[in-house]
Amino acid sequence: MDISWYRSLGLADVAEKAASGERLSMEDGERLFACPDVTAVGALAHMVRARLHGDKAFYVLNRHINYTNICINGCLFCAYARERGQEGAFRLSLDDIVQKATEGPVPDEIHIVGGCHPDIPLAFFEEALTALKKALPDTELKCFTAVEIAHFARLEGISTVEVLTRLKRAGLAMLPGGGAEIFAPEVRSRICPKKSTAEEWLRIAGEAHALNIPTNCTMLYGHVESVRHRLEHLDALRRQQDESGGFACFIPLSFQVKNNLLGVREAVTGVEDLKTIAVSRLMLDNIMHIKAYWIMLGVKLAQTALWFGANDLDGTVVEEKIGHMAGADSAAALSRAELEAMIRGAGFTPVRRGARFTVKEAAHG
Ligand code: V47
Ligand code: SF4
Repeated sequence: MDISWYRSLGLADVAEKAASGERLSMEDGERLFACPDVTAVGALAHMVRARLHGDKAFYVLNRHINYTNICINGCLFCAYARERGQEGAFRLSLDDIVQKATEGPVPDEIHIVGGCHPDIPLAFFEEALTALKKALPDTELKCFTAVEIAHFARLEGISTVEVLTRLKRAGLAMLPGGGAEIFAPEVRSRICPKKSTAEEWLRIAGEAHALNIPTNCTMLYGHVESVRHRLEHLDALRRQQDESGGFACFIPLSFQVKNNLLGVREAVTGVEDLKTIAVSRLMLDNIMHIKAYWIMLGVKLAQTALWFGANDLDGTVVEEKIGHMAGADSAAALSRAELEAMIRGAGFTPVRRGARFTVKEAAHG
């Protein structure tokens, strides 16, 4: 590390903390965001990333399935959701779900999320997981955000712990990280006033961890939030992780700006994306993996992000609606060969992983 570079930027103390593994404060995070030289912030994040993962970059053979876009929450940033009966509204049957899951090569992970539908019973999801596990016994089922878990509990009149326990019994391996958005109440009330609160989201993550269900976590940035809100969000995740330890991966989600009711029309720059990823890597000293989600970033920026603190690209995906309905112009799917070439082309060694980041195939040169 070239400390004179950081001295010239007024960041020598932050750089030394990062080098020694000392926890960064929120003020450190603010100074990193304010640094005009994104490469300096990226180099610090890369140092931490290399310490944790060397030159490995992870990917997963997965398949996304959205079971419905009918949702009672009406988040103002969401281009995906519809009301029941509205044009474009859909809901998959159990057979549709199993058919989608089994139509291609056997995936290592199935990622299932949907809107908060007014009346799909929990028994439907238990049946779906049981059927998927029967059809694909070696595939890990990563399903339902904490927001959906809260919704199922409310519909059934049972606790969220009971919902998690029943779904785990049916085959659930892990929860995806969605629904976290930005935790600050003044932002939440503007962008998703009907959604679970931050406290509820974090509580459910902790409950899942206690039941030995790991979860991912996310942050939706680039809309009406400030840098301070992002840092408070990262700090809340870091504190939750100190307590319950089950976050496998953090995914910063760059806001795709088409078709939203927030009035946001301009996406953040690639530089801002890279800085957000780098600061996330530096702040989240207790979360092992940082994902550069190629669907939202595009392939080229996701490759670049591997040099700015990220160590995972997500996967084959196959079919994606949430980002694409909001204008994401990435492809809908990548093949295994494309993902591996993407990682090698960026200068890293590809590692195929499962949903819970167990290595499926060791890195080879
Ligand atoms: O919670 C919605 C976000 C999330 C937009 O855990 C948007 O491995 C950008 O969480 N622009 C769902 N983002 C997706 C998600 C996810 C995706 C991939 C992998 C994993 C994982 C989790 O998508 C929502 C919301 O934060 N979102 N609309 C948009 N216009
Ligand atoms: Fe519904 Fe999720 Fe869209 Fe919010 S982000 S409206 S909860 S589908």
